[in-house]
Amino acid sequence: MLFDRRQIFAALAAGAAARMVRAADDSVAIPGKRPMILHNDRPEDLETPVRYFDSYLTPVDVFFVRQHIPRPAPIDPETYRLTVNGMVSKPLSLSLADLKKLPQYTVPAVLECTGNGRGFYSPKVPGIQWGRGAIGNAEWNGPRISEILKLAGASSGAAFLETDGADTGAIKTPDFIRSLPMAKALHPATLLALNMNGQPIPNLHGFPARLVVPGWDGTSSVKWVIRLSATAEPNRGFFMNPGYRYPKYALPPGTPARPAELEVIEGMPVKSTITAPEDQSKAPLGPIAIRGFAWAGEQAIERVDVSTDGGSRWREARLTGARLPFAWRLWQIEWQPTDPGYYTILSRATDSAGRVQPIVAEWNPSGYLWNAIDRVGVTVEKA
Ligand SMILES: Nc1nc2c(c(=O)[nH]1)N[C@H]1C(S)=C(S)[C@@H](COP(=O)(O)O)O[C@H]1N2
Ligand SMILES: [Mo]
Repeated sequence: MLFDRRQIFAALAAGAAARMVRAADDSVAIPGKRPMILHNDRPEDLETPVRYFDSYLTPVDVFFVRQHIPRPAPIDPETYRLTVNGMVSKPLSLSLADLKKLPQYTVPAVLECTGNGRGFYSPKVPGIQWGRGAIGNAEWNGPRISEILKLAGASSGAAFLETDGADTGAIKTPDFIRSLPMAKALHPATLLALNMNGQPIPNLHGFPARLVVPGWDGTSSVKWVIRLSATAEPNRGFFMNPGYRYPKYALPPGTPARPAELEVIEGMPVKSTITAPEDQSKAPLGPIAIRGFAWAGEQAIERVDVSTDGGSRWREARLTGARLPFAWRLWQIEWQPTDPGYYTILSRATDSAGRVQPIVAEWNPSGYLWNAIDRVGVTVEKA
């Protein structure tokens, strides 16, 4: 029997789809983590199942993991050195003990992958098909980047901070280097974090030191930092260009970007996520608590509205926690459905700059910055 090329491709695609389904179940144990949604195992790309998002701080053992290239060999805290160089008057080589001697600051902040929610885009775009869980909110603690740069005597002419992670890259994906405009690097909330939720940063998250750039995309928060350089020009490597760029002008869905019109992603949009009830779950007729979290990059969350009828009527949810930039706020609203049936629940956040979540997220070829109104379906059954 002869196969034509189309049949062979269809069979291969079906096989790939079957492997994807198996790989995306959430029963895979990675040391130090509870069962997570596994997108890749080498290097590890782990998504947090929504059921774990029930607290203000995301526990380290369920915090998502994103790595482009294999992790570096575990770094020995005794021999670790941070190089500070470039446009500085005193180049430095700092030990972990040196970094711990600097004043330590704590900043609660969301870390969100630029591709969080990519799996919701239609038409589909290549890349990890993240759902809601490429995000977490943690308390980061360590010295300020501004104080490290001051120690090194960074020149006021330096416009960028270049940061190198200890992962060195493979053939196709080169060394992980990012650069940050100096104004953001010098912001008092930008840290070289040594601790996450009160414990030393685990290896998967960048031990012993990672950049934390509150309110910006997760890619900016370089893990396993071994070098900080003050520079005049931004780095032009793979992870700055073409990686992590967004169209300056919105494109018709499904069309390619014009490389000259792609810009580096900086701040993050306003968003909310419904954590309960779970999507496509069942609930007995009776009072139901709808819960979730909302966040807005460098802005604070001002309000969250919830609809239980597909967006016809909205009610304001109750926010808890402080009205802060960078961190998320939890929200909740009680709901008493009168009839059994299938309900579409929506959540829509508004931030302190007046930004409101859109009904339709702006399609882009890399599937970044998904921020449409969140949506879950629940079947309410006669008790
Ligand atoms: N050195 C290094 N830092 C990195 C990355 C990486 O691959 N290597 N991935 C970045 C991306 S894309 C994201 S979203 C965050 C994820 O951080 P986490 O794994 O601690 O959740 O780390 C960023 N920092
Ligand atoms: Mo990311």
